[in-house]
Amino acid sequence: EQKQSIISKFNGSSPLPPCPPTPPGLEGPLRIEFEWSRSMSDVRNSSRENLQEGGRYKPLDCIAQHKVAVIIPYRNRKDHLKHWLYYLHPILKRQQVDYGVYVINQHGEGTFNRAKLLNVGYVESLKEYAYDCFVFSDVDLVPMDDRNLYRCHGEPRHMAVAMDKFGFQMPYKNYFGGVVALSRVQYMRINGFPNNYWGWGAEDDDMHKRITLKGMAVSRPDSRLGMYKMVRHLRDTHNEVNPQNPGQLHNTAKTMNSDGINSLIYSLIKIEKDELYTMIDVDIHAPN
Ligand code: UDH
Repeated sequence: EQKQSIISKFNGSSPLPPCPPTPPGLEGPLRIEFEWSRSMSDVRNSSRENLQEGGRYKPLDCIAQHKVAVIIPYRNRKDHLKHWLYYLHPILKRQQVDYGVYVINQHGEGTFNRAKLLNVGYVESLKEYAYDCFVFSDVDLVPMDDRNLYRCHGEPRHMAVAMDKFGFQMPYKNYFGGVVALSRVQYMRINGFPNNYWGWGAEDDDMHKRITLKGMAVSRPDSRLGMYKMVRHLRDTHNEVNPQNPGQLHNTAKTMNSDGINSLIYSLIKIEKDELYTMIDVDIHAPN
């Protein structure tokens, strides 16, 4: 801030004020259509304004109060990423966040591991910038209301509370899937996410258990603000339901202090700076 005011004095302009708690330019309910004819160049044209390389943005007329890394677990979902970028960049700009978009690509054909990719995103985004908040979002989920703010709260936040595919309701009471936001402090308190949930299922329930085991509660928007539209798709290959996963939930209390961000091992393959996102290609040492 001091630096900012020195720069401003130098320029002869007044320093930027902090952004207001409620962003002034929000639209409320949004019309979301996953047009099949939308091309990546349409998306670039409509989204690149004021972005810095790697999908980074800062509000132009105020100092953002939230430094947010948006982290997306990813493999082979180009079409979904296109729709996500098309809708989310304008929304995040309206929400006046200082943000970066990190797409964490699981290298190779091994069994998918969503939670481990999210841990990689946490570590790699922090190497670039002092983010204080992390929004972990599936690539196929777009919010239907921009008042659902992509920022952190006093408690870990579950954001995707009303998805179209679940009839705009929570599928079960303690659901913590789809899109969640944790501050750096909240994330470190739970030792990040588990690394040992390979294939589909239960890693989100493990995250929820970690939070409650550490005495935190989950905060949520109401079901109108928390509406999400999912891009319809078939089940992916190499991410089959893993019947072993739910059983691991009995051990979360015992394993969470030794399995998480403090035990994360991976090999970085490549970092690609697109104008709309930073793609982190990573080998997470999948079992097959
Ligand atoms: N993901 C990928 N690639 C994959 C698998 C998963 O990018 O091959 C990412 C992606 O961000 C996805 C998230 O991980 O949104 C979660 O994947 P998921 O398969 O657990 O969840 P999703 O909601 O699908 O995408 C649920 C199964 C859909 C079956 C539909 C049958 N009608």
